[in-house]
Formats: sequence, C-alpha cells, structure tokens
Amino acid sequence: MSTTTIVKPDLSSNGQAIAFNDKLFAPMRDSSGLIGDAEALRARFREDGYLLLRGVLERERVLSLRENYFARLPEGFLKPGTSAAEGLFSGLAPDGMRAYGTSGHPAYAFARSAQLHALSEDRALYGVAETLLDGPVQPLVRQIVRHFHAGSGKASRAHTDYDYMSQGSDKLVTFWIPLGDCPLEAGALVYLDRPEPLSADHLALLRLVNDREDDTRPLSHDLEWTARMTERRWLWADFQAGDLTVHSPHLVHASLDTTTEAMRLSADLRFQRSGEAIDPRWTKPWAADDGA
Ligand SMILES: O=C(O)CCC(=O)C(=O)O
Repeated sequence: MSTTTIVKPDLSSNGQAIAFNDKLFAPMRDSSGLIGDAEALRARFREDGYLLLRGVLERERVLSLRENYFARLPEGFLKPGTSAAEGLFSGLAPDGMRAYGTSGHPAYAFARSAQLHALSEDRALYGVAETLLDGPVQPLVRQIVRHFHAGSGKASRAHTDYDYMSQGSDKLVTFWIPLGDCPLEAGALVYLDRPEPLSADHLALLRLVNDREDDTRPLSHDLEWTARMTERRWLWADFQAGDLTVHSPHLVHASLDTTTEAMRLSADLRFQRSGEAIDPRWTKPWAADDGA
C-alpha cells in the first residue's frame, strides 16, 4: 500500500516556528457529506466540536468579496500588475494607513459593507446553524474580518471564542469563512484536537507562554508549545474559496502565519440561538479597537 506524505513549507504562528509533522498536526475531518442529514451533522459536531464543510458557498461569490476588500487597499499594497481579486501582496504595506480594523482602515468599512452583511443572511449558513443549535437562530452583528500578509508575523493566538463573549449565552456557533483559497501556509485556521475542555492545569501551563501578559483571554501565541503541553494535535486543512468551518465557542483554535504571496482574508460570522442572552459587546459592528 502506498502512502502520500504531505510536505509543507516552514510554518510558524505569531512568528514562532512549528514543525509540520504527525505529532503536531492531523487532518481535519471533512463533514461535507453530512449536509442534509440533521442528526448526523449534530452528532459529528458534538463529537468533533467543529465541521469542515467544503463548497458551501459559490466560489465566484467568495472571490467577489475578496475583490471588494482588496480593491479598498491603497496603491502600493497589491503586487503591481495583479488584480484585487487575486489579493497578492506587493511586499510592502504603504505608510500612513490607519491601524488595522479601526475607523478609516479598509477592514472597518468592509465589515460594514452590504456584501459582507449579505453573507450573514445566507440560507445555507442559517440552515447549518439552525441544525446545530436545534432551533431558530440570529446572526450576531459583530462580524470579524482578518487580513494577514507575509512577513507580519501576525496570526490568531490559541483561544476559545467564548473567552471573548462570556457575558452572554454559549448557545452559538462560529463560521470561519476564508475569502479566497487558503492553504495552511497562507494562514489557515487550525483546531486543537478534541472538544473536551482542557484541565485547569493545562490552561495554566499554556498561559505561561503568552505574549499578551495583560490579557488573560488568549491561551498562548506558541502553537507548538500548546500542542506539546496538551498532547493534542492541531487539525488542519487546505481551504478553497467556498469552503468553510463551523465551530463551538469552546473549541480551542488559532491560525498560522501567512507565508504566501496571496494574502489571507477571512470573516468570522456567529449565529446564536434566538432568544438567548447576547453578550452586549457583540451587538455592534466590529472594530479592531472596540475592546471586545
Ligand atoms: O481568522 C483567524 O485567524 C481566527 C479568528 C478568530 O478565531 C477570532 O477572531 O476569534
């Protein structure tokens, strides 16, 4: 029997190297085939804490969202001679831009755009959320936009969503939607294996290696440390435009640094069971400096 070894370029997250091997990484389980079977979808979600669903959105629609965002960037950001839809980095972020995601920055306006809003009205997303939450749902207004480029050493630290929204009900799910093709090395999202909560000892250990000393919400910026200390692997996938994941607010996740010329763009859309208490910080459109 022949086996295929997948080789990935040198990976890092938040500038910390992480080796790509089967002690630290394992592939995500693809649950696309379960769409339409509500019981099976719920059971898989309970078992894994996440679902990888491929081709849920039309590729052209996702690429049009990508174009919408990258067309807002100032001259010099995109590689000369390439299109906004490609979203290729020139290698140099122009001076004078507002801080990422704050008023005046393109991500702030994109987070408020009709096209992104329409995504949270999508019937397919509603359907999956209603199935997983077993009843009517509503999208939360705060929708996060993440844009990372090569060389920034910036990625999402290991965390759970609920640590950022604990003033409301946890009857919610998050859709992570890459706006463009996003292989692991382009900065894809990864999940820590197994939905069972980490022990208090593990949590304390992880927080020992945290580059945000004053913030108790992120667990660690060092993904190799996180995997080794918890003896859990990072679950990964190479995403294509149209694919998405959905995860529980208690599942630990993070992302890799972007090392590709193609920039990483994604949106996080959250749906909550209707009638449940909403964390007040999630009732307003996202801004990177809104403190939530
Ligand atoms: O897109 C990412 O890197 C992760 C975003 C995320 O998990 C979050 O904002 O809570």
